[in-house]
Amino acid sequence: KKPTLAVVGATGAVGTVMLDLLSTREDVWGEIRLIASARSAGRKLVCRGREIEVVALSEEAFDGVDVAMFDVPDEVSAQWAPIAAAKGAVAVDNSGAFRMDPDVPLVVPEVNAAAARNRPKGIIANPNCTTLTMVVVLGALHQRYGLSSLVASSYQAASGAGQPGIDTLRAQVAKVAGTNLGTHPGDLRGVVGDLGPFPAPLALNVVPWAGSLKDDGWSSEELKIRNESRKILGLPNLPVSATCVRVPVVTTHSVAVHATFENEVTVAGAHEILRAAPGVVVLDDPAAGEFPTPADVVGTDPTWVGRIRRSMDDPRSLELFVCGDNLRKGAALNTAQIAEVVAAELTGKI
Ligand code: 2RA
Repeated sequence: KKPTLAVVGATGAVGTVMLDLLSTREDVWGEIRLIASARSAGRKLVCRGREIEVVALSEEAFDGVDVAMFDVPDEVSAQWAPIAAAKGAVAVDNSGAFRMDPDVPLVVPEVNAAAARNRPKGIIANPNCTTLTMVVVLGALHQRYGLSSLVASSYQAASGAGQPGIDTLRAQVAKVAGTNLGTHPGDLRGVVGDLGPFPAPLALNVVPWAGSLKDDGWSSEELKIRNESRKILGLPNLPVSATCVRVPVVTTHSVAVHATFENEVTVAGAHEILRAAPGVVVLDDPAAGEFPTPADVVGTDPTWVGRIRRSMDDPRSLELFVCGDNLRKGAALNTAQIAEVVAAELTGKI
């Protein structure tokens, strides 16, 4: 019998992409149950060509569920993922609630699929979208060259801050289009209106901030890159420095990566490794103007990588530019892939 899947948070930004993915990926699921807050209960959404009525989040909603995906805020996952697990479901959680819990595996199927089997709490965590933008590429390079340190600078899209992020960027862009703004200090402030979830105007600007303030001036987003990369790659002492920046892009995060390895690297070797890596597309021909950009990558599944160079000052270091759709591989797709790994396990296929 095909396993029963619950999608918790089916009406949110990531949930919407999830229903689209479930309609187009191999159909490994029996019943698909859509769960959301009481406010959204009764709404009908289309998945796999059929209308499904959304049910309210409750203990009973998990009756008979084999795998429950959570695309909800941290506090909702913190409360409900253990309830789903106690009712016998494997919870695949896309919030930050469990990512660094030592009893919860943090899984990227292309890098550490086997970790999904060891889940003492019945919960598997999905990484943050910025980590996911680069970690498939890093995992492949690490296997061959041995990663020894990492410097990452992100260029994060507005949709990382959810629907309010998208709405704020669109409203601001409408206000600045066709003006002379952006030519004097501070002239955008006051004109763009509501800053929404961002601490400064995002239209015609870049904002060196994502997430919340942590110790010593680091942002939560920067700490996630460090802690999650270490856990996924199994390198608990990996030196990692990150700077996270929000850019006026609707969807698709980019990261400029400076990665240092134990062994000498070559550009040809990196190309060969990354061309063979599942889930990665190499687009790296600057002479032809070919490199990944968010505008070309949005809506696609792979991690795209280009601008691959060997550091001029260190034969063990590579510079790369990666782009990935933060709502697909960065969220819904990786969650779906983890759930499919569990489905294969539950049906004895792996
Ligand atoms: C962001 N990574 O882009 C966050 C969302 N989880 O804001």
